[in-house]
Amino acid sequence: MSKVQYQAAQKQYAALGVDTEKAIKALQKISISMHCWQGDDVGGFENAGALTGGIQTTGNYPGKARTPEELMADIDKALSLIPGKHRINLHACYAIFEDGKKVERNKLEPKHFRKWVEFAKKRHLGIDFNPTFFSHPLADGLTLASEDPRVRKFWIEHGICCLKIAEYFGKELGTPCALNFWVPDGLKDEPSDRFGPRKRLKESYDKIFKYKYNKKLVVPTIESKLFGIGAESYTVGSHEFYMGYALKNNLLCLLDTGHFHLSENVADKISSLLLFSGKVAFHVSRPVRWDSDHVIRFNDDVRACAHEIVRNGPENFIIALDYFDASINRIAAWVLGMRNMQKALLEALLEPRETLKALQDARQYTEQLVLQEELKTYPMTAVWEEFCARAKLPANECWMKDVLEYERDVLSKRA
Ligand code: RNT
Ligand code: ZN
Repeated sequence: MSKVQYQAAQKQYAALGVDTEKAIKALQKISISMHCWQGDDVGGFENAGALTGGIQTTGNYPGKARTPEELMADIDKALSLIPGKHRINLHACYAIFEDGKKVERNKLEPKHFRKWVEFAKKRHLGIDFNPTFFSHPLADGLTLASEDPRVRKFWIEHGICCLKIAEYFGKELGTPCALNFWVPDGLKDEPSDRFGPRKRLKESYDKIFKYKYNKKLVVPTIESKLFGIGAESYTVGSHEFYMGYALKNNLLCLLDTGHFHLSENVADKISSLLLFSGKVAFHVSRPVRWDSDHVIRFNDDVRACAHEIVRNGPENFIIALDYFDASINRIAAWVLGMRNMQKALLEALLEPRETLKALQDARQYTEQLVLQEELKTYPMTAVWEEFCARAKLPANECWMKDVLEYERDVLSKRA
């Protein structure tokens, strides 16, 4: 494709009142938080053993990162193929113990993330963060909602450590750190007491957020879920739990697109939440039959969310990705998902929003339907190509050549 095709597309969109230059500039400004855990199947650096918490990676594609150096190199490779400036999303279990002395999760300190800060500073990246309430001997089904006060105490302390580490990231990098809380707490079979664990979860969070974190540096978000493996019947932190907690305590809800019934429309939830809390956070994921965490595709679900994000002002959203496919090249998984999210946002940015809204309000539903459908085959690819060209990157599958070279030269050498 060429400049000529971009100019033709520009004209076609202009006829609808859409400015492609504005769309490109707007897309350049949207940062997506790329999750480090796709690089090593949610392993982390504690050598803790199995992944727990009712989540699972499947597959054993060769070449996963085994050390901080390898993970950082892989992140670099991925980011080099993604247009735009983004952020990285870390988990507490990715702490780096530089002196070799491992500390417990309730004793983690900013210094254990010094290397990540150094990494991010050099590349002008922001860092987002997550406490890790799984893959740990004290995370046996229940953490913050545990009936055992010692277990709760341990995880409350972990939560507070993470608020402090998030403050450190925000301060060092000059951009607020989104700190997302997700706990796996749930039960395999029908509970006799649904209220008790939820009350304990609430009280535990109250204790964590009693720590007066700097609101300019940290933006806490709380993530709900429907079920997990081994916790099929009851999840303590349900959507209602977190929606209630967030609204009452001035926190942000995080919607993981894999954490709802498969027939629910997650995009539809956004506008309601926005009305009452101003901002919404996302874990964009792809549930296939269950919360499978497949790499996101450019599909209707992702496109619908992107449309809502753009219609309501991208600055009102925290967009992070959350998936972990161990059956394919992990660098490609990152690049593809990030680029798919960007494509979905671009498509939304090219929507003649005011025209469509006016048609809805005038009840011209036929015209609205026709325009919505015709728009789907407008030449968005020419605009995407231009966006990528300005970032000096290929707009098509050519980037995979680079990934395969890296696989041959680097990944395949990892035993
Ligand atoms: C699990 C949640 C959670 C995790 C990450 C690793 O179902 O989606 O966000 O995927 O924190
Ligand atoms: Zn998630």
